[in-house]
Amino acid sequence: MIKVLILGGTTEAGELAQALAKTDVPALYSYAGRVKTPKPQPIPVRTGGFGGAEGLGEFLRAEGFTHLVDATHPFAEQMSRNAVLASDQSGVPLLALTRSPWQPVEGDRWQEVANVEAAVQALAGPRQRVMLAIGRQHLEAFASQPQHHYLLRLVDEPTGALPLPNCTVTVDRGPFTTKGDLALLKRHGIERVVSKNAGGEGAAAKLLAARELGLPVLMIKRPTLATRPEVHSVDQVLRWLGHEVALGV
Ligand code: 3Y8
Ligand code: NAP
Repeated sequence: MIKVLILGGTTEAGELAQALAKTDVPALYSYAGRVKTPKPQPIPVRTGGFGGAEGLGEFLRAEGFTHLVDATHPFAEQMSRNAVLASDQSGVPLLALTRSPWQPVEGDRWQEVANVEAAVQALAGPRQRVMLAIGRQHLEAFASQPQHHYLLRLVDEPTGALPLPNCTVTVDRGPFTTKGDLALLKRHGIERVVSKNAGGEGAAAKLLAARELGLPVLMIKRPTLATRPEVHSVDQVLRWLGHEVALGV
């Protein structure tokens, strides 16, 4: 009997959990524990790190998982690297469920940068009103460009002091809407948006809103992840599972 571990935290991971909840395939949804109240899932959930690749490999073996689906975010670099290592070590097959990167279209004013550090450097220059829509984990890097007024969008109320002297916080979790992000950008007089190239629908609203307002976007390219089999749809994951089930693996 197969048993699936989903490394979650994205819209697609939630869609896979919904699909598996309709089958008799035992599955467990894993959150890192990054936010206070993660979204409930229709299958059992576990929260917290595994203790590196070794910990994950051990967890897969000890709990008798037969399949590992990495449905984490394209920027969850370390988790995806650990999933490849743990799969190799444990022999449990791995499949990544991910989404294609966004591509700029007519009317987009993107400046693509390699990573967060390059985005910080690109912000050198006179004071602007900048929306940082990249979450909480990399905010301190922007302290070296304190001249700007930053609009920060965070999932949870910040606990400690923020590393930016001149900022406004909006606490909200996606998926976001174009209407909502248009209103947000206008309300705060935003002149520039900083975004990760997450792909998918959940975070695209700010790009559509920026396009409509003709605002420049600093687009942070995805990290190059370890090589692994990748699919872009829940159906392809179900086929991967069904196929192996059909073979009675
Ligand atoms: C904890 C679990 C679902 C999943 C929803 C997606 C869409 C909405 C858009 C912006 C961009 C950002 C951020 C974002 C989005 C979805 C998805 C996505 C971006 C939750 C969630 C967890 C996290 C972790 C959180 C990070 C942060 C990143 C905010 C749940 C809500 C900026 C990424 O405070 C922190 O420490 C937050 C950390 C990692 C990036 C960062 O570096 O700060 N996501 N986000 C997961 C865990 O514990 O394992 O409650 O659902 C999930 C979602 N966030 O099922 O509907 O699929 O991408 N998440 C980015 O894309 O740039 C916000 O503001 O415009
Ligand atoms: P990361 O930097 O790649 O991972 C750091 C460590 O966090 C991992 O080594 C692992 O700890 C733990 N971890 C990460 N994801 C986990 C999961 N789903 N289940 C159990 N442990 C997990 O990860 P991240 O970028 O902080 O992302 C954390 C979570 O937020 C993931 O679920 C991801 O899908 C979600 N998310 C991230 C982003 C983003 O921009 N990075 C955006 C949206 C959603 P151990 O080494 O101890 O096992």
